[in-house]
Amino acid sequence: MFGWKGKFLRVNLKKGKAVTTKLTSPIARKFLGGRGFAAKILWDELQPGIDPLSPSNKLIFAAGPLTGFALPSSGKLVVAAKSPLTGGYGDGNIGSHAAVQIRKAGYDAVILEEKADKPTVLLVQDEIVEFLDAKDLWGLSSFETEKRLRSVYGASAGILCIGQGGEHLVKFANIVCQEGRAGGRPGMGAVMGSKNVKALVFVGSGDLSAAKPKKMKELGAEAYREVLTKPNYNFWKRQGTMMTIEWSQENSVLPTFNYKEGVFDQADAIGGFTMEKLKVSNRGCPHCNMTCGNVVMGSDGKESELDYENVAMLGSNIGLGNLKQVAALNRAADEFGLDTISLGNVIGFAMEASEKGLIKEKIEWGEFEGTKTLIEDITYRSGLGEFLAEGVRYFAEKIGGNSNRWAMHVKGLEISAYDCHTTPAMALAFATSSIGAHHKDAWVISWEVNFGREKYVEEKVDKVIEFQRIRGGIFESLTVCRLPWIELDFELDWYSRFLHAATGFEMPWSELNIIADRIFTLIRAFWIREYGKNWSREIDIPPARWFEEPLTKGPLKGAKLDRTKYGILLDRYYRERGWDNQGIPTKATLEKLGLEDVAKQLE
Ligand code: PTT
Ligand code: SF4
Repeated sequence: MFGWKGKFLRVNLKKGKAVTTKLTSPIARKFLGGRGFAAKILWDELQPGIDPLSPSNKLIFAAGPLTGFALPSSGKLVVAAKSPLTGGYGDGNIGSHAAVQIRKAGYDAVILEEKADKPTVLLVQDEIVEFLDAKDLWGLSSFETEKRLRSVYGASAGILCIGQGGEHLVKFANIVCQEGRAGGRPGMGAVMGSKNVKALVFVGSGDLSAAKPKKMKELGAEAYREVLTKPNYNFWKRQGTMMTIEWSQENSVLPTFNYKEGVFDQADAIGGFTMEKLKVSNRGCPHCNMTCGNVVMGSDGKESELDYENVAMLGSNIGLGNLKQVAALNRAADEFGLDTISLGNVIGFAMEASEKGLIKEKIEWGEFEGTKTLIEDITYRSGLGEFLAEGVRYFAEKIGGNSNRWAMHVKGLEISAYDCHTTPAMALAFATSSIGAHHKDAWVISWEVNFGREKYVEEKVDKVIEFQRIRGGIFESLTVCRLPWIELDFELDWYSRFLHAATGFEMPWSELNIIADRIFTLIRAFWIREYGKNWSREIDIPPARWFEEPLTKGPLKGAKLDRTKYGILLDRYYRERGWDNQGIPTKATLEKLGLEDVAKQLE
């Protein structure tokens, strides 16, 4: 087998034992890697209805057939499990040396099963697996944990860890590495904490073998050169994802005051050009020559790596217009290992609840010190933090007062940083995303703004599905960074050429699209199996706020979504996907995608 390593490492944390299992060629071709492998394993191996924070859940770290090769931005890894935040399929994507080292150690995926008896560091050095006592690390921040481990295992070791948020099972705790890479929004850090695993360390000494090694080397080198010639390259290196603040403000989609508005009076103060003045360095994921991590110095005197989502959610969404302070909050989130998107979302919700008198605690829009304290309270589950740590869906149910109408989530996952009062296709993308309201699968918003945001037409459904295939399906399974394609127009054709050189298989985009649909549909089946009788099409509808409360500011003042027209878009989406009018894949669709066993179970 070329491209893939052909092996999974299965670690039983309770027994302190690890075994390898074989990845067969038909499964590799059917599910590709990363998210595809994770979805297949979770569907096949999890008992429906398990508690995601119990030992029965499995935590999967999965690479793909291109991960770790010398080609642009290939140092990415998918981390997946049943989500404690949503109760459905959950995953995230991390740029990390761990992605490269897992493959060098000889594996396509590592699966953690059961629960360790005590705090543990899992050390994988090629075929040797050790379970180290982590009592001295438990209670430390993600940064300090990594620093200590790195001093032992070296600069290129792959290290993934949780902060105190994961230890305290905050439902949106994520997994952190390299002081500012973080992934696993739907509580993957909490699942790791529930298994008593503080960190994973991977050290590999093997090589990746390609079917056509010479071709692979030439293609990789050519591709790196190509990236450097792209017109947007220099600006990307200056601002990275931070350029999106200006764009979102200009187009009235910058989430502001818990998604009440799409413009923020102080947007310039938290935008890409302000960031450039504070920037002290640039860093990024392994194998990347367009690194986009913007490091600035925060008001706490500590470094913080800024991305658009972090700044919009901990800035405009909570009414904070001071970038140094936003950076300090972002740094705290990284150290504690909390997802910044969900964090900014629950804090915005708490501020609104406080303003409306639905909670007794006082926390005002834009308040910095109060927010810092609240982040600590969430991490340690103290006071109001105890409830916010459960996520916005839970908290809205708890406080009532119709607050579920402005609890900004889909399927329990807090919405990423795009206000959709005026963008029905982006609302549909959030509502039908495979992990809840994440932009990763189908960021159609910039296309939609150019195309005509007010329209509710078939082209929008087609675009959502096209992006769900490319982004959510192929990039998450290859598993490499999608940003060369999105931000620099690095052509998609490169990836089928890489795949051919790596695996020896000719896999045109027509075949890749079928694989993407298979993975997407399998994930949908997972949700339906978990939600059972509670499943309905209502779950694919975004929050009431976007339909009921028009924008009150900016050039699009007065705009809101139309519920009837959204319903028609959703029907059309279901039809194109081959799902019934409740969003459940039909038997014929499942069989067409080679998911006959899934069809039987869903019936
Ligand atoms: C991703 C989500 C994002 S998406 C951001 S910023 W973005 C937030 N980053 C966080 C952070 O930082 N610290 C923290 N404590 N929580 C954070 N939560 C948020 O997580 C990230 C980049 C970015 S920056 C994006 S868009 C792209 N995402 C990719 C993806 O999903 N798949 C893929 N194949 N390639 C991608 N490339 C880009 O990677 P989740 P990273 Mg991430 C500080 O985690 O769960 O997937 O959610 O991984 O290594 O930090 O790179 O404007
Ligand atoms: Fe990582 Fe950014 Fe490079 Fe993508 S473009 S691999 S997110 S540094």
